[in-house]
Amino acid sequence: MKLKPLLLASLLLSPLANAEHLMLHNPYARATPPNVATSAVFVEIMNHGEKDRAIVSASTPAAGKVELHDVVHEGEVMKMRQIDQIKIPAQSHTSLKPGSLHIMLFDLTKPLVEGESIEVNITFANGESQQFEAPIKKVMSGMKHHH
Ligand SMILES: [Cu+2]
Repeated sequence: MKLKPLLLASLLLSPLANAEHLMLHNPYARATPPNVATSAVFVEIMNHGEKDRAIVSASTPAAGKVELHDVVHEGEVMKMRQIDQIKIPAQSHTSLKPGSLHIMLFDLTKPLVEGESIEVNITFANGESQQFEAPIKKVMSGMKHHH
């Protein structure tokens, strides 16, 4: 095993440096029409660390229930399904985006209005958590929401 400068730096600075290996880019939440109580949060996560990471849960004050979802194709139909974790491999990135991985929000406390934002907290398999603000944006619905 080669000792890379990055790894040495992380050993010296740990554990505080661990969280900084994950960078969140372009988070946003899907704006909802009135009477729709579900939405989704999308974000791109870059893992600059040497270890694989995984999101195991998420929460937000804006929703009563939050699940991690993927989208699978069953014939012509795209269906969402709950998954246990969203992996972010070491030295790689994972994109949560419409029609793919997303953080699913159920039982919204109020409609998500474009221009506002919500606080989202994600927890990783190693017990760390990270909070971020997701601006609410209108997102073209590329799929039907089947549950
Ligand atoms: Cu979903």
